[in-house]
Amino acid sequence: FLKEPATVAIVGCPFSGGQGRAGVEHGPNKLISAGLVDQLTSLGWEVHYESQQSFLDIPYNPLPASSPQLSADEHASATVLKSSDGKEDLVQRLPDPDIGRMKKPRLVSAVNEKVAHEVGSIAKKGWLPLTLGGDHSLAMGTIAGTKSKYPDAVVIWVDAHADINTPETTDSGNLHGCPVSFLLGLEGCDVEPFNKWLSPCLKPEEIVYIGLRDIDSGEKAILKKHGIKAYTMHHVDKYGIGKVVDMALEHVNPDGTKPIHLSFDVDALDPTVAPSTGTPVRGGLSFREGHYITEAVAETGNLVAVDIMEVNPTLLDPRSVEKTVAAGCSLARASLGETLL
Ligand code: B3U
Ligand code: MN
Ligand code: MN
Repeated sequence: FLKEPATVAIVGCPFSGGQGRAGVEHGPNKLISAGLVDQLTSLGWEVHYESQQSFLDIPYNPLPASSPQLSADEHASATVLKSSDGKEDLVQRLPDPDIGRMKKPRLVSAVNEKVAHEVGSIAKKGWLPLTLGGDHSLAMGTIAGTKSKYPDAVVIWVDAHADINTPETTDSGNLHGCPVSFLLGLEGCDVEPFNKWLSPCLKPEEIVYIGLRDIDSGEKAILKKHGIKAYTMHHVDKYGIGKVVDMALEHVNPDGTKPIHLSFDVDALDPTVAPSTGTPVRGGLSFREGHYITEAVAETGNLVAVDIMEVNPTLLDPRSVEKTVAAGCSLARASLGETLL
């Protein structure tokens, strides 16, 4: 499915606006500093990576924490418009007050619109976009981008959480808990500013979950109502990861022909394996179970896009950070075929 030599383009998304804990915006640079580019090159991939992340430079990055002119409240709800020459003194602030329950809706929407365009244009070159988060709200953009090139693509969503709240069901207001419902176009998602660029592009039968163990009651109702297949940790215990992945692939891709987008939230892994993430939940996937998923997806030969999300290298101690970053790099390598013979 990929040209020889296969090419991967790494999309670093230093973004934390979809949730409340600072630090996840440092995920991409940490994964890169750990040597990811060379690691993927050693696997035989041609690797493209723009360290400047210029596609996110234009507007909408949170203000520096030390920004003196703003009160804490203003800071929390502000977005930045940089001038075209990027000068700090020409920074212009745009307010981003809540819309209904949604926090930072304009920021999250604008960033994801950029991400969708970036991922889409990489996919259209026949390359594989590997997006490094950043928080999981970014999957709105990555999956919309994948779908722009591959309308029949299916999604394997590996996570402790279902991320399928709507602007009406979300308790937290954090948009990293909502990307799937926007992609599906569920009730309550046809709202500004998202509906200016994002139209429903995913069907309920085109996504399958693995690893869930922290699902809000509103999300349970949504999963049921739309018949969305989810393999929770209970199913991993009951059937083993091998059978779960077989069933998951059979569900979204019964004849094995569809392109696959893998969206991997590192909090799917047990916190002993990937502790430095914003919303850890105990009882998660082991190191091997997580890797097995990526290997089995790689083995299909149908993988067209990968997200590695929610690595927050500012949480906990250096050893925890190192573990989490190493796991993120290792999942990326396994997705790109490291362990295939
Ligand atoms: N379902 C909750 C919690 C959550 C979702 N995703 C993460 N946490 N990482 C929410 O906020 O929507
Ligand atoms: Mn997630
Ligand atoms: Mn999660």
